[in-house]
Amino acid sequence: MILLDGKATADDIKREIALVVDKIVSEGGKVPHLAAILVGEDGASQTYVGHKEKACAQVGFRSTLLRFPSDISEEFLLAQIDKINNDNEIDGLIVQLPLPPHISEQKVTEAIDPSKDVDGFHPVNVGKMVLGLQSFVSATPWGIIELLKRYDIETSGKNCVIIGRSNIVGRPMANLLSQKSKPGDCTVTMCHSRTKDLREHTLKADIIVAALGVPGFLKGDMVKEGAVVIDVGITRVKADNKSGFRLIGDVLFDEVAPKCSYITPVPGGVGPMTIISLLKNTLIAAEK
Ligand code: L34
Repeated sequence: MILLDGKATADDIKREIALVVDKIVSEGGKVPHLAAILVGEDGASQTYVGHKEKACAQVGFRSTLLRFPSDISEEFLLAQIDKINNDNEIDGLIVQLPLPPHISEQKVTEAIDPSKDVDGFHPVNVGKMVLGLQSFVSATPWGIIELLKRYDIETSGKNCVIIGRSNIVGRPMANLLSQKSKPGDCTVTMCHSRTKDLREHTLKADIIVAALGVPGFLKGDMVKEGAVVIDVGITRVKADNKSGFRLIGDVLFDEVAPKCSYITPVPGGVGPMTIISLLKNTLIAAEK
């Protein structure tokens, strides 16, 4: 069993991006600039956005964090997005999800200028991605593709089961892995909460992407010998330690790992790759 080390891979890619930034600076170019909007006080969101800010600093990007209380109006938030859309100093913009229930995530997503949508959530970018055209690809699926690529994992002709059909992970992941590309060329099955006999599907899978957000969902008896398992889940579960919680993936690691050829850990797997994808997209946005 080989651990797919997202943290180490992300660090490699950070060094690559930092070299590109050095070159931009030495040629008198403009440093890529990411703006992030964080609404409310959700602990996990604060951590993730904090990691994004830190990663920007590590590669030499500029970043601006706009923090607002959870009771701001949708109108106010849309006005802030409009301002950033029109700010030539800023190359990329993300609005960290989830948003408070009174704000429409769809409206917010669609308000972001597609050319600054480094999350790749705007319908224009999603549409282009589905057609296999150049676009910003949403961060988690892109990060997983990059991880498969860097570990040289064969995907062509493989049976791939995706568990979860979210717009930001499951759906784009299914799409990318089924495309004529490398990594890609998989036979993809998308499973979800209404799937009958899920285990029948997962037992046939050469590659499983678990992205449903149910801690410890994928058990040892659901995975065939030699499978590649990617764990996207990252749930905070109460624990008796300093932080008061532990991070638990969607995969019951101790049972599943011994059967795998490759598996991602949680933390240190998909999470750091998500952050890197955002940096990569911001670099592309700045180069345009
Ligand atoms: N707009 N909202 C927008 N864009 C995104 O790309 C996200 N996502 C998801 C939630 N909402 C979003 C993230 O940033 C999930 N996500 C994310 C980002 C980073 C990490 C996990 C999820 C991460 O850094 N994970 C670390 C551990 C983090 C911790 O200590 O809590 C890891 O090693 O997995």
